[in-house]
Amino acid sequence: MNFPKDFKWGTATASYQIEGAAHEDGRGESIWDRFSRTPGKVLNGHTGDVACNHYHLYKEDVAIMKELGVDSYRFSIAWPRIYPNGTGQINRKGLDFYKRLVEELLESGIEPAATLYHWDLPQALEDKGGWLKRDTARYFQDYAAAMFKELGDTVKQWITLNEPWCSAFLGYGNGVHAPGKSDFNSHLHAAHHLLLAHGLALQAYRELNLKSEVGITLNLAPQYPASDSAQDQAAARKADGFQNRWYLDPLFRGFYPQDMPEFLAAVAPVIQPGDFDLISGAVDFLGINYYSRSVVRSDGQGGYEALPPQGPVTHMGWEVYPQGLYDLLVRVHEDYGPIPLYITENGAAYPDQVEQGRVHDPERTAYLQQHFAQAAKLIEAGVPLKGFYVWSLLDNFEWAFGYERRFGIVYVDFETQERIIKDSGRWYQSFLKGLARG
Ligand code: IFM
Repeated sequence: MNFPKDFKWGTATASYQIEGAAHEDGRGESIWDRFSRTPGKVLNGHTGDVACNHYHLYKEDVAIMKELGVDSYRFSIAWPRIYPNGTGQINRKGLDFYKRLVEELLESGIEPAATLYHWDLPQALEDKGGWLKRDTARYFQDYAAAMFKELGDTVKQWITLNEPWCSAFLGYGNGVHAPGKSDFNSHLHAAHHLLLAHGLALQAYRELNLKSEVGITLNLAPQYPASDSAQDQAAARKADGFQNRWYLDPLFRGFYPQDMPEFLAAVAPVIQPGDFDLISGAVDFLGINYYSRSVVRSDGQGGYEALPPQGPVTHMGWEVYPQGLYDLLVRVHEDYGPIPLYITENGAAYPDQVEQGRVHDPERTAYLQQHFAQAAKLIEAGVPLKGFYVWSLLDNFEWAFGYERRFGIVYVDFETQERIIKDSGRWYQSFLKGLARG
């Protein structure tokens, strides 16, 4: 596999999934603290109270990354650590944690890549309506501007939002994620305010003339028609509109997809003049999280339904389909480029076991190997792919599945907090060692 010398290889995590220390140093409550305590919402009633205790063990975790040989670490900042109530005075102790983390990374020769919002909204803002309210986007701009000023160019890549589709649809559309609301139409209001929050943060970033890069991360999944029939093709186009184009179009074209009249009618009341100018402001890169694909067919009533997975699946039940990564990025490049692309997440959950101090996870290794090969193919085809972050560095709190799904290339014993580099992590390490690096 050939990769350019400056291609960035990394690992990724997110604050609520790994930090723990939920009640320390003035951190405020997040919607995930509240949601995970709501009976029946998270498997086994798990919470992120302790998680991987990364808040205290970050030096050990950075040392592991150094041992693996990664170039960059994508983490997220917990908004309620910085502003316990979402707005007001900065909580210096919370901010200091990220300053210490960034310093440790830089000293270890690892570039910090920070996501500002990976789903842990301060509960105080949710109490005022959360992402259903436009004000939340303004509060996000203030928080983002403060982080840009405080951490500035020490962070080499800034990502405004992680996967706004998940925040909007899973949080407000079907209620599977925090804050657990379920109303299809209003999830489109949440999506609009999230996109606006991104645009406002971008505006704040540009005013500071920073030298690092700024972008956004979307979870995109290619939608393949089950057959060549016109009905199935139309079904796939609809599914693509819902999952992909509803976010890509406003960001890169400055308007919502015009072939989705019900969605357009639902979102119309919250759109204000100038919103799309902000939302479509120029970004330095687009981050794409890719895990799997969907194959969809017409439901015979103008809608669509997804077929069961067509091949091997991970512990999440997601089909392993590396070719989808290639198809997706070629399509994004052709339809929305030219824009530098990063794979900001890719990885797989499997039910790992420790055997005599080792974790043998050949399926995860194969998954990574196959997706890296697609990345190499993309570069060969001229797609401007600039980096690849493996999800995840550590086993962690997998949202509604609690600790029951392990995505790490490093195993975490949640009782003792012992870390064990899995065979897949060792494979990644030797892969990185074998690259010709400049
Ligand atoms: O764990 C999540 C992450 O927080 C966002 N992207 C998908 C991952 C796996 O489900």
